[in-house]
Amino acid sequence: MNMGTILAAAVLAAQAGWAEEVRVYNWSDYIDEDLLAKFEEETGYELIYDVFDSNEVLETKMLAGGSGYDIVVPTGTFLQRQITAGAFQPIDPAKLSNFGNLWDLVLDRTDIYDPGGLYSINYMWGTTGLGVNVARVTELLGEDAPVDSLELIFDPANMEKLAECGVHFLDAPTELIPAALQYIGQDPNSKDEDVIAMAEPVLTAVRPFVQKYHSSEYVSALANGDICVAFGWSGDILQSRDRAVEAENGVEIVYSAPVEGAQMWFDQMAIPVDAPNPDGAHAFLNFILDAENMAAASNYVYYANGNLASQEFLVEDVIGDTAIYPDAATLETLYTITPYDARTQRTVTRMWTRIKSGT
Ligand code: N2P
Repeated sequence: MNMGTILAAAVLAAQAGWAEEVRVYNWSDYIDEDLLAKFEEETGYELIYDVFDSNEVLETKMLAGGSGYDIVVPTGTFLQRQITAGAFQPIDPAKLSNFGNLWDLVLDRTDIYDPGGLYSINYMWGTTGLGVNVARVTELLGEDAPVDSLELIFDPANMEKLAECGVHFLDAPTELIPAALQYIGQDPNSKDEDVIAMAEPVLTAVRPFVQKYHSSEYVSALANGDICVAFGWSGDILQSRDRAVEAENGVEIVYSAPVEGAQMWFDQMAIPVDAPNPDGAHAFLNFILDAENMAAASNYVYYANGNLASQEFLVEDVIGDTAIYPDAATLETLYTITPYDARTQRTVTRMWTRIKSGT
């Protein structure tokens, strides 16, 4: 768009009484909603903010095109495949005065998904692990319950007992398959179909005891005491811990990255190639890149971010918690994964359908 077009659009919008829209598609439970209003006030854009809880759902929209979104937030592995498919447009750092706030440590780690960071900016990152209602679980499994081990959810003897108080698993094959492989001592990032196949019996053996495969309901279910264990995302489980504290319902939730090792993932903001409002997209990116805004978001959702300048504004509960900002020892136990090729992905998708349906 040249200046004339932008002005013409602005004049039309003003005459009609509408603000220009920016459409953002982000994960659920992933922002302090006060920031959404603040963005509108500061920029004059109208923000349409929709949420999802599945990379597969987002990927279907990205590969089909015409999503209508200006910003989307795929996880690194999925981003990489979507970049290859031509789903995104390059980000223009010249339009981002806050670009210098980015953290080189995170840039180094996301470089494998988006070499040179041409198409994406880290929003947040975290780990996948165990959300546990310790009182309920020790009641059923005893004081020695392996609350920080994958044994809790992959040993059928444990799961049979836990079925009584309720267990949710993420509905995400790229989370559960690597975890099952890690549990049996295989490479969680294996692309060898024979190795990947070894995850199926592990997951099928506990399938009868999984109340639900769902990637966002566990946040309230854990907090309410409706379930006692979730295999889910770090910050979501920490949010559920806080919701229980706020409700004063006596439920105490603890998050652990499994001692065997946890997956560490990076969620990346990107602009679809056919975004209706790329300037608005850059305005949103720059708003999030502001150190205080980014800190407000992390302080609210308990996820670490890729913004070094935000760290001085993080509360101790966030920057000081090694479940969120891992120390060197914890970091060593975390693994990352890379995408499956299209053929392996189809095999994995079929396998996941079989596991969930119990057939
Ligand atoms: C936010 C979950 C984001 C983690 N609720 C998935 N990468």
